[in-house]
Amino acid sequence: MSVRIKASQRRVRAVFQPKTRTTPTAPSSTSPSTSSTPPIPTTQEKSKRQSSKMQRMGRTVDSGPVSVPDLFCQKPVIRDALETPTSVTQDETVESMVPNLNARAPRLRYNDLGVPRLERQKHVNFLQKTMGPFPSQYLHADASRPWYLYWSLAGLTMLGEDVSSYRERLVETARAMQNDTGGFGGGGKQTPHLATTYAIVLSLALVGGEEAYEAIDRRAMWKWLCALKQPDGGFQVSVGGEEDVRGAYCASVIITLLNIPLDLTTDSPAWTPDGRANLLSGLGDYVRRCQTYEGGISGQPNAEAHGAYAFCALGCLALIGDPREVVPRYLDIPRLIAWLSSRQYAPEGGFSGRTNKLVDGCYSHWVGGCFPLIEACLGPIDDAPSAQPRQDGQTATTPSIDLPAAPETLFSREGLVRYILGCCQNPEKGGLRDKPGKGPDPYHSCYVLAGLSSAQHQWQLASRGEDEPSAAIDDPVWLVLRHLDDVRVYEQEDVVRAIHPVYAIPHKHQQDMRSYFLAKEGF
Ligand code: FPP
Ligand code: K
Ligand code: ZN
Repeated sequence: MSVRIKASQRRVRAVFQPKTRTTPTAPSSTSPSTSSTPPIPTTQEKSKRQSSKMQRMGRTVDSGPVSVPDLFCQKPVIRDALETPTSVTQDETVESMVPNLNARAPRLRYNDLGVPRLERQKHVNFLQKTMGPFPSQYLHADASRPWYLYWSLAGLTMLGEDVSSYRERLVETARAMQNDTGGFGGGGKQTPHLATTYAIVLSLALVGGEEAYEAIDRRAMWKWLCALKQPDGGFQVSVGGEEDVRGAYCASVIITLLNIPLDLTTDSPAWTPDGRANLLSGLGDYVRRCQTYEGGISGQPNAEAHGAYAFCALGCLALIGDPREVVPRYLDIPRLIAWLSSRQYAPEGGFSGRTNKLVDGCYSHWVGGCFPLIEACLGPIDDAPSAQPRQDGQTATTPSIDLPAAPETLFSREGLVRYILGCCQNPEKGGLRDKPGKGPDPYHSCYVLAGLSSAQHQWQLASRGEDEPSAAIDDPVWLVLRHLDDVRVYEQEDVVRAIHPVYAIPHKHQQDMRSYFLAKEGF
């Protein structure tokens, strides 16, 4: 594995040099940024400053009409001549998005670079409603109630809301979902599952506080995880259920957040008489077997690569040791990057989940969220000056540490931001969505916002100081850096909170829960 991003390579790669088209006027323009924090120029300031640079890049910027680079609003120039049902659907999808990408969608408030504003308050209103009772047509989703809680709480948190007021209700709900033999099910008396347990544990971390943490029966959780651990290294998602890379990721998150002991119970399917196997044994090799001939990751060995599983694989590996060593040890990174990069389409700017499929807002996280992880793994391995991780989880207005140069980025942040803000916002009732024409829902709201956070920030890894608490796994610290991109197309007020690239919740919430359990003796 020899891919390394050179810190000096800061130029945007000239993959495609578009002509610029100037659209008539935007439906409405933005008000200038009111931010008093100087480091981040507003779009207007930036557009003036960058106009000559952008002209060199094939983009013209003028203060009047909105200009969107052809790359992000015109059908691709190079096309496969073979027409198939897939190519027809793809063309129709792009066609339906053109007004949104080209600053012509009604009811969105576009800035001068043809990017809509984040309708923050509308999304907050939408997600607050989804924390209330659901109408009867949601009955089929009963077993996913923990997921709905996590999506709404995480979405609200990324939008800047304090969700600690939900603590009491959440604790009561979570207690009813917990099983005596460990783990959380979708509801009372439902079989515990790693996915619903993951969602509840993260929700409890989001509302925070001792009462929330103490709602978890960690001893039962440990025994249940031992029952799910398989001799080949992976995890079943429920006792006797399927084994897949979701299980590997969810288990790693639960083990590290709750500081679960790694020892196996003697009745675990993975227990060995020499007593050497533990909860993490063989996990990296299990993930390795999920990388496919395409370079992407499948749910189980020998299946089709899908973006959701790429995130799970990277997330799992990033938690079982220092990601800078573990990720390249188990995955072919150049081939994975090639596959992930192929998921980002133009002109849409968003990501698809798999080969020959359509872009969808949720892959802004499942695929988009892989890039910060890989970028951090490929960043300078020698530690940055001893720096404190940001504690507040708020979006940084200044970088936590002053790096000589940010590593070059591996995806088009501008494209992703254009897709998210232009195509994924429901402009009427709020909430975020798969694509124009689809309704908003908590799942897409959460993962579209997580993707926006990935596009707006950059992370770097630094080793833990001697005196910093560390668990059985010697993990490094994730530092949030403000990404000072060459092409900034959104305003300061459109920035969402930084999240931890693996746990997908703000650093502070993850750190508080982890420190609480690290400080505990025994269960
Ligand atoms: C295909 O759906 C989707 C999958 C094969 C995997 C979906 C899994 C997740 C989104 C999350 C898993 C992660 C955890 C942590 C539980 P599709 O055929 O409807 O969509 P597509 O056409 O975009 O592939
Ligand atoms: K989909
Ligand atoms: Zn989706």
